[in-house]
Amino acid sequence: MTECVFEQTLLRGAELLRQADPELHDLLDQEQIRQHETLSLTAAASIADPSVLVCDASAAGNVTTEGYPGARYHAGCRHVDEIERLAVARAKAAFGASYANVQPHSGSTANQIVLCSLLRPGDVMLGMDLSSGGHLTHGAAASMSGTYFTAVAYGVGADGLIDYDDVARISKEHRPRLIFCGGSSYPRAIDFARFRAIADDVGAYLVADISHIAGLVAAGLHPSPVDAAHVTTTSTYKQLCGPRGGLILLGRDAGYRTASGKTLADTIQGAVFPFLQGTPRLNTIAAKARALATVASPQFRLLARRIVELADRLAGALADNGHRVLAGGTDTHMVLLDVSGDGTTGIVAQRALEACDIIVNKNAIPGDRRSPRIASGVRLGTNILALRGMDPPDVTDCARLVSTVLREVKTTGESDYLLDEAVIDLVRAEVSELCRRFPLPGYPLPSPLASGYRSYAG
Ligand code: DSN
Repeated sequence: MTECVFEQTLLRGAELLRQADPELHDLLDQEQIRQHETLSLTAAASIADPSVLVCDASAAGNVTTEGYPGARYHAGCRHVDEIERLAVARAKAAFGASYANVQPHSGSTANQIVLCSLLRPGDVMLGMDLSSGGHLTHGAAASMSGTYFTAVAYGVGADGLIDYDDVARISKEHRPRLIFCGGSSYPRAIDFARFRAIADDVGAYLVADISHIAGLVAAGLHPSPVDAAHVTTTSTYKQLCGPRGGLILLGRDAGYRTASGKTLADTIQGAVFPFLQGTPRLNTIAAKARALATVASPQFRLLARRIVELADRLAGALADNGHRVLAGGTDTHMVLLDVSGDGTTGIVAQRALEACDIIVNKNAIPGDRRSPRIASGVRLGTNILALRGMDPPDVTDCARLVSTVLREVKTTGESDYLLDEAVIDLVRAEVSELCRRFPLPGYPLPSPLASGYRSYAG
């Protein structure tokens, strides 16, 4: 039995849960088994290392406080202060930032904090249209960003790529006070320097949301916006293999004076607390610190390289199988498919694939006439395939299985379909074998980030 109080508590907690609440214990167990036994090509997810999960489950979450290390509004913070300082230092190191705030509860919250600190209600903001790949918080009508501010949108050209001249034209016409770049379903590299020039031309703040590509940025496989944008935001659970949460980062503009006379760093610090958030989740901040340590490791760089290689192979294999891959392919972890050419809808593709234990998500595509609940596309990603240790030929197999389902599904309504049981059985058997050959990190093997993986060796 371990001597460590922290470890004893977590082990005892798991045992107590099993005895006292078998229903919940069983659901949690089933969820972890589901993750292991299904092939997740979810672009917006990764798998947190068990060492991250235990931080999130730790007693640091019992600490109620407000404020920042050394300047809290409650007593009893000496250890959580050190934990938060560690997370800040690791965030700055991972991204080469001069300022990091690790308290945002999510990437969306981070964006809302930035918007509310730099804009006044009604101010004009410019962001990428949702169906072109933007995010709800970048000015979509359904979100606070498009309701409290006057949101203007840019899209993508017929080639699926950002037309920077068009962004500059829209920006000059509407003169936004803030421009968002980055998004949720844009598979190509983003030219942050070009965006900064467009923002500077009209005196706008540039905010880069790198939630989807944060791992590639940290690994140096995508240009970093940290010095190009005034502010960079990210969630920590997508490509950083961390807990549910967000980060706000500043680079060379940390000392930039806003209209109020305060620096950007002071503005963001006060906007997170006390302006928009209350108590920080210190357990989650500990988990961010752990994930950010792994992000700085050589293994993570190899993982990131593998993520991009696998996505390139996935896009190529799906195109070879006759599917319409948008934006002509990918520079990231993400592949966008227009499934209308397969005679189906995004929601049918998602459901039929899930019936075969393949997890993707429906996604609007540029110019989509369908509602986001139906959508004409699906978004796929390779974060989890790389974490499983797959090689490019294994991803060709994954693409073949996706193609089999898309070819065999009979779409009988916008969200209804028929799929032969024999096809389901066949695909599920192959998925099961792939999942057995490539177990998730921590289930039951140690994480590749901790131990190195055979596939990363070369
Ligand atoms: N931002 C959403 C997505 O990309 O799916 C959730 O993380």
